[in-house]
Order: sequence, then structure tokens, then C-alpha cells
Amino acid sequence: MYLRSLFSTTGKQLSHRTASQTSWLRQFASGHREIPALTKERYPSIKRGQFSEVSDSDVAQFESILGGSNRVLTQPEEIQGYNIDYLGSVRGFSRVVLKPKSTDEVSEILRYCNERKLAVCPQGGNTGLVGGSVPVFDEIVISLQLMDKIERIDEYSGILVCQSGCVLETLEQKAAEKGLVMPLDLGAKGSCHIGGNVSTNAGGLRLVRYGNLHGSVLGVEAVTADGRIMDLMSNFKKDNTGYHLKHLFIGSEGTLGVITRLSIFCPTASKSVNVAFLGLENYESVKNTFLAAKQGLGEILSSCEMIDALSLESSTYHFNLQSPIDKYPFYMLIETSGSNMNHDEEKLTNFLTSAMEKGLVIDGTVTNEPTKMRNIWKLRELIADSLINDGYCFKYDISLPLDNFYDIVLAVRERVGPLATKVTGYGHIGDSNLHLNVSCSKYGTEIHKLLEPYVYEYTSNVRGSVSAEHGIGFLKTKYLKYSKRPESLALMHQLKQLMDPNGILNPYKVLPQV
Ligand code: FAD
Ligand code: 2HG
Ligand code: ZN
Repeated sequence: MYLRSLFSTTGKQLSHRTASQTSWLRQFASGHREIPALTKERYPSIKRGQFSEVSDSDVAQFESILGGSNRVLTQPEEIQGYNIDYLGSVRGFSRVVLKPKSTDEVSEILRYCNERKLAVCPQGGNTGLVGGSVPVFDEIVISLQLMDKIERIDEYSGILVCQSGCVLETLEQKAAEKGLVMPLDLGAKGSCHIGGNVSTNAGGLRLVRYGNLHGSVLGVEAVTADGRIMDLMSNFKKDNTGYHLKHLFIGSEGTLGVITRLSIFCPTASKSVNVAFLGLENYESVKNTFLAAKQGLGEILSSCEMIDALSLESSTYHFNLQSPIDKYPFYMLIETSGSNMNHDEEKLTNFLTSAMEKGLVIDGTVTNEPTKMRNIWKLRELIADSLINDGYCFKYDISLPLDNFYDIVLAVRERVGPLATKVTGYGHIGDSNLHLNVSCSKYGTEIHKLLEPYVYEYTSNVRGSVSAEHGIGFLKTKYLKYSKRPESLALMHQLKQLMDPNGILNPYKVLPQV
């Protein structure tokens, strides 16, 4: 038993690649992945709503709102990418993509669409994993790509105000220049938008430290289906003035309004950051190491991730990376962020020494060198993409009690047998959030039927959540009932009816069709 390179800078150099570099567009373009079947064919039970179809005069109206044709895309080859999701699991056939630059333009578009009963699909970076960001049929895509202005970053209050189409990684960089850190971080940061993050209430890699976006987002500006602009911006952490309407837009996946601007609280960046990558013998040790990390590291624990052997094998294989430690059944990535290097290192050393003495951790490496920390993070962040590279990947993002956390991976592995290339489990153990991924060479109905509703029934039986952080989108609407009781579902339908009586905002998403 030994702990290699403790606080040293001698770890191995890993190769570079970011999530944005491996976008679906490149993968489809290179012929590496199949263009999915149209959603209406793969899911024939979904019926198109009573919406109008886009006419030439509608297109002319959009051109007049957006001041010309270059922000109204209608050519099939320029629209294709907006119709297919990141996973390659769903495909719509929209014939129009609109690219507003201002809240007023979004408002005019929605007012017009509502009057004409034209359905719309708001789209951010299109990195969503539940089929929510692309049309199911011919909904008009409203892309927030051009709404990417950062209005203000105040280092005193830590408040960042921006339009919703800003890319998360850009915000991270700009916040860092002011000594601040974005309160969320995810593998898709190079492409996803902050508006998409807020609309999905994205979790990510540091939720264990900074909490979820219902807390960090101080205010939003959103446009409702009839074009009304809801100014719910706030520059304060405390604001108890009646119903907290911003929460309706956080996590509602574009079904209640289009988020156009927001203000978000960014904590002060930590001066001292360490990353430990550990090898463990079994899941029980992972669970106990998490408890020991919480107890031993306390306030400096900023990330606690679990990776099983097949997940690491996938990211190292597909992205030509090297693990800094030998092969183990399980790995953990533990990050600390604090303000005093000596204090943090002492805490981390004590925690790791004790975990190794107890036999919880078998091997590990620790570093505070930025390049090496980034390289260790890549091993974890690229797992999601690497599994898609097997051909097709069924992704389940579930909350489970820690006692039952890994059992489902073993159960599913046995259930699907050779139909799968890999059945893996990894994720944010610090938040009880497992990513169960089942990869195969291509999409197949036989394996799909073995997986669903099985995975959701299993999750519901242990009182887990069928969506921990990715949302419901299109792919999970049928399974919402496993996590929401009928009274809650009924209230959700009523809210939707109240806020979007014509149902034009991202139809067929979140709520099951009635
Ligand atoms: P999109 O995919 O474009 O849209 C997502 C949903 O939000 C859709 O329903 C869309 O209609 C709606 N929407 C988008 N913008 C707006 C808007 N301005 N107003 C109203 N509705 C809008 N998710 C996590 O939670 N944690 C992770 O750790 C994580 N890691 C990921 C890693 C990889 C490699 C990938 C590919 C995805 C990951 N995701 C993760 C999923 C995804 O990145 C998040 O759901 C992200 O928040 C989506 O942002 P987006 O801008 O791409 O939104
Ligand atoms: C992650 O944590 C993301 O890497 C993606 O949430 C998970 O693809 C997945 O299943
Ligand atoms: Zn995740």
C-alpha cells in the first residue's frame, strides 16, 4: 500500500481534449455515429399537437422581427444540427431556426408564435442528454446562441449578470479574472449555455460544495409563451417578497418560458486546490471513503466522484489517456478547495493516511499542479463522451440511496448480457447521483425494452429519483410518474396550462402527453 506523488508535481502527463472538441457534429460528420431515426418514427405513440405549420409568410414575419434573413435559418443543411440531440437519440424536422439577440426580439417572436399557434423549442448549447433541446416534430427552434453578452461581474458582491446564451466556460474564465468561480462546472462546459444550465437546473461536479442552481441563481428574466417579459432579476441573496417565481423557470426545461438573462452568485475562487485520484477494491470502500472525506475534509471538500473500472477503461481507451495509478475495481476523484495551502494539505494528508491505514484506499496520487489536476479531471469528465463513442449509449441519471448505489449496475449488466458493449457506473457519489451508462454498437429496441421501464422501476422501488440532474426532456416523460405522485403531476399540468394555454413552449417535453 502506498500513496504516490503526494503533493508532488511528478504525475504523468495526459493528452488534451475538451468536450466541445468531441461534439456530436464532428462525430456524425466523420461517419463515426449513426444519424438517428426521426423521433416520430422511433416513438410512434407520440402524436403531433394541434399546432399550425410554418408558412412562407411566417418566415417573412420572422425576418422582419430579426431584421433580415441571416438570423432566420431555413436551409436544410444549416438546420440539421439543431434537429439532432447530442446523444443522437432523437431527431426532429424543424424547418426554421431563429436566432434572436435581445429579450425584445424573443418577446416579439413568442407573441407572434402564440397568436399563430406555432410550437417552439428553445435551444441552448444542445448538450442536453434527455432529448429536450431539439424539436420532436416541426417546432421552430429558438436558438439563444447570439444572446451571449456578459453585462456585469461585481467582485464585491460576487454577482455575475449575463444573457442566457453565454457559454459556461467563457463565464468561468471571465469570473476567474475577477477572483471568482462559477458555482457549477460540467464536462460540457465548452458548449453548454448558462441559460441551458439554469433551464435544466444542471448539477455537475461541484454541487457537493456550492449547492444547486435554485440557490445560486439570484434572479432570471424570462419571456412567457404570450411574449410577456418577466423581470425577476435580483441582486441580493435575500428577497422574501411573495412567491419566488424564478424557481418556476429553473429546471422547467423551456416549458414555461424562455430565459433571456440571469444573475448568479459566484463564490470567491479558492487559493488552494488539490486533487486526489484513488484506487479502491470495492463499492463498500467507496462509500466509507466518502464518509471519511466528509468528516475529515469538512468545508474544503469541493468534489467527490466515483468511477468504476469500465468507465475509466472507456475514457482512457477512447481519448488515449493514461491513468496515473494502476487498475482497480473502483476509483475516486476527490477535490479540495480552500484558502490555506498548509491547512488544506495537512487535512488531506490526515484523511488519506487514515483511509489507507483502514484499508479503504489501496493506491492513489495527489497533486496541486494545475496541468496535472486538469489531466486527472479529464479522466472523469470524458467518460460521458467516451461511452457514446462505442456507437450508441443509453444514459440513466438517477439518485439512489448510498446503500443501494452500485447494485443496479450489476443487475443491469446481468440483465442485458452480451447485448451491451459496456454497462458502467460512475458519477457524483457526493450527491448520491449515479450515472448508469449502457453502451452498444448501435441503437436497438431489444435492449431498450430490457432497460426501460426496468431501470426506473428499480429506482422507484428504492425511493430514488428517475432524474438526478439531467431533467426529464422528451426521453423520460413516461417515467416521471415513478418520481412524482399523481397530485404533484396534476399541479404541474395546471401550472403549464396557466402559463402556456396554447402549449406552444417545448411541447412533448417534461410532462407526459395526456
Ligand atoms: P440544451 O441542451 O440546449 O437544452 C436543455 C433544455 O433546456 C432543453 O429542454 C431546452 O429547451 C432548454 N433550454 C435551453 N436554453 C434555454 C433557455 N434559455 N430558456 C429556456 N429553456 C432553455 N448535466 C448535468 O446536470 N451535470 C453534468 O455533470 C453534466 N455533464 C455533462 C457532460 C457532457 C459531456 C454532456 C454532453 C452533457 C452533460 N450534462 C450534464 C448535460 C447538459 O450539459 C446539461 O443539461 C446542460 O445544462 C444543458 O445546457 P445546454 O445549453 O446545452 O442546453
Ligand atoms: C457527467 O457527470 C454528466 O459526466 C454526464 O452528467 C453523465 O453521460 C452521462 O451519463
Ligand atoms: Zn453528472
